Amino acid sequence: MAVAGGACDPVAMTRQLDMVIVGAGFAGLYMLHEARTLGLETEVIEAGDGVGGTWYWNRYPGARCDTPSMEYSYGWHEALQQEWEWSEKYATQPEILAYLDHVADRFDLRRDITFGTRVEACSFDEATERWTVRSSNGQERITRFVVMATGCLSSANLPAIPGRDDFGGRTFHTGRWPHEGVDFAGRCVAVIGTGSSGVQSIPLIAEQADQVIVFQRTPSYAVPAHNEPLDPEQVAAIKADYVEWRKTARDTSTGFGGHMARLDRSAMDVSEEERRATYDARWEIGGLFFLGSFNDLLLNPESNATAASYVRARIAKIVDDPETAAMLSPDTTIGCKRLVVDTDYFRTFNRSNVSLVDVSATPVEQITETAVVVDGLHHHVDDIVFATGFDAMTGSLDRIDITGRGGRTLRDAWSAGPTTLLGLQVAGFPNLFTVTGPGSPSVLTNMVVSIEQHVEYIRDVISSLDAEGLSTIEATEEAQAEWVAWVNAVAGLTLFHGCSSWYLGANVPGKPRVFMPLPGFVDYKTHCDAVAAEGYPGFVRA
Ligand code: N01
Repeated sequence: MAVAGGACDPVAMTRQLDMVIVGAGFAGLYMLHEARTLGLETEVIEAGDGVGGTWYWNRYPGARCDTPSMEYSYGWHEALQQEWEWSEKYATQPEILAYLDHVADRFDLRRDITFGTRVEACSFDEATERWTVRSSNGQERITRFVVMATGCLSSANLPAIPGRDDFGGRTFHTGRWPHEGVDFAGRCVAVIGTGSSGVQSIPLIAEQADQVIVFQRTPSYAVPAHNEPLDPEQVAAIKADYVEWRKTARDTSTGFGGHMARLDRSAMDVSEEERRATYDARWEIGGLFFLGSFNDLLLNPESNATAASYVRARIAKIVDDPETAAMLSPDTTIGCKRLVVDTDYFRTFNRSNVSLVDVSATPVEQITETAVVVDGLHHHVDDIVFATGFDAMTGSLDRIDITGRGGRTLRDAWSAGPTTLLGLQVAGFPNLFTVTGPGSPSVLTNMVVSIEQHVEYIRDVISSLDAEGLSTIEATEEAQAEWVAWVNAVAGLTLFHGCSSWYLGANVPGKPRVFMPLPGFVDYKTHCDAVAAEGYPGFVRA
């Protein structure tokens, strides 16, 4: 049921479309590709001046993916996955961006993408069953479907520290890094935040800058990446079997297939020596697979404590000064905040030009024209790097005025926390889809795998509507309430609730504390497949 021509209405200059996709990252690009296979007249609207989404914006020193590059790439096109050559085990931001640029060119996607334009409002007209999408360039589109491919970690979180705007030096947020790069030579740099972005950037900033002062509110568990150039023989072996490899990924709880699987036994079922040997082996391999050392590290506090104390012991060995090592050692549940994958992070604190300020008990109280102030002490700096993360999963949607049935806004519908059915649709917002939305596995998985599953699901939903001559699909309130309860129940079985993480919205003042992602990719995917096979129970199709 494609709209003829995607034409502009000559009077109102309103473009008529079948689908508007918001965002041109991994999700938006694939969605556009699949929309074309359905013959849908589609426009992608992207705030950046290029494709890439999170990989367009996060250009800070050391930005790199923590998912192995052979897995963090599209699996939906055999020739693409055969022809693309990753150079390292973990790809850098520029290499991932080059990959997405290649994808955009290879499939001629740019002709349907409007860059440098932000979607400001989407509202649903119940009479016409169409969405009106308004963007920052003043244009309006009327469309049947809206796909929010806005990313889970794209809305920068800049803490409202008093005096922040009075600072006279340069300030940067890791998620909005200047494209021309930043020269820190001869500068004294404050870095606020020690999550993945801080941990990745601090070692490289320290190599350049005169002095680095790290302001740490919560220490991070980090395991080494052991990044290295990819072995051509290993790559050839993977490529020879890439289709199977990708299939395996979709049959796991995290969407990681080809690399190390989770060992299927409890940390408590082995001797201390065996446990240590297992952690040693995983530590030497490096990466997120450390949390797969045993099958219950995120379920059993006792098991978790063994992994946590193992990492603390490693930190104590790496960091020369015992007081600094103690400050860098988390005492929380390992993995309940996203585990960080590092290169030389802890070692960086052995450098004479790096110091650590603990702001857990006494927060950064003020920023003056020249200093970051903690506990009355003025730390004079030239630059401030905010590695303070994102308003995750809901932030980018919250910034758009989205109005559904009865004039109800999404902000209002989500005022007590996000509610969705399958993480894909919200009751009262027909034909609007959220790729890797809250209530789906998303950030607990290899993101590309979750994105592909959602895009293919949305494609198939639309295809089935058209095949049956239907025009809309929408979640019911009852099914949505059941789904939200289910997500909470599943998350409640895990240890994810044990700390103030962005998974819970705890990093943004005033944000409702709701565990947003759903643990367990394969079970989720199986459920989605069953929903489709059964004719979409829980959704109203009309
Ligand atoms: O953000 P974060 P991020 N005063 O929210 C601190 C993905 N990612 O950009 O923990 C002082 O994790 C805050 O402290 P606390 C990955 O999924 C992936 O680093 O809230 N400190 C925390 O230390 C990751 O999890 C990759 O107490 C303040 C830090 O800022 C997610 O993105 C690379 C503060 C924010 O850490 C987010 O990572 C980068 C304040 N007022 C990101 N406010 C890879 O693939 C906040 N903080 C490797």
